Amino acid sequence: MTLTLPELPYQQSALAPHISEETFKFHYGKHHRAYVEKTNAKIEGGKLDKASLEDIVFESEHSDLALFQNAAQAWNHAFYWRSMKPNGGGDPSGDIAALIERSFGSYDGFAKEFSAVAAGQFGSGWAWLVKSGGGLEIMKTPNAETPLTKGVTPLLTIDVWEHAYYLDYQNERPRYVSTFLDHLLNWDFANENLANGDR
Ligand code: MN3
Repeated sequence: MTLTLPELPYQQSALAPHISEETFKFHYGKHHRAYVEKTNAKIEGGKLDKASLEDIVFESEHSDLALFQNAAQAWNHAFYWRSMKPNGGGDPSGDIAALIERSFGSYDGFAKEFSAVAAGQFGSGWAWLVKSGGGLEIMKTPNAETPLTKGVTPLLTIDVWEHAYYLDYQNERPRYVSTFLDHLLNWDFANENLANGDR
């Protein structure tokens, strides 16, 4: 029993021109695949051999840094692909719309804070929208760190490692983040995670 690279929820060309097929070929086809393969290599024959990816992330966090980094990156990337969709972005819809307004004042308040946090993660890492208690929060995590193990419910993420945007945006991370907000962000996925987190 090994972990598999999850299928993308759209074609590799579906987010172009915002994220090119070329970026997917490397980011999904090579980086994400490598995290899955390295996780498999590390769990083979051990006590986590048949564990779910989530369980591996939790179990390895404080005991096996190399396994944690690869497993968390495998989980974070699967979550990131689903955080985007063709023709996404813009104003929130569904149940999350009221929470965005309550927690950030307005969509613009959310977008401003999300952009600042995503731009402010020094070096490699991630920015997240999470549910914490009754409200929403934006947080950043360095390297492979994930909110999954931090007692909050992840709703959306953007990968701000350079490999996520360099082919399409070179060093312009803020332009990548604003494109994510305006054209890619998948509010349906956030609503799905919100509903699951409430169960
Ligand atoms: Mn990445």
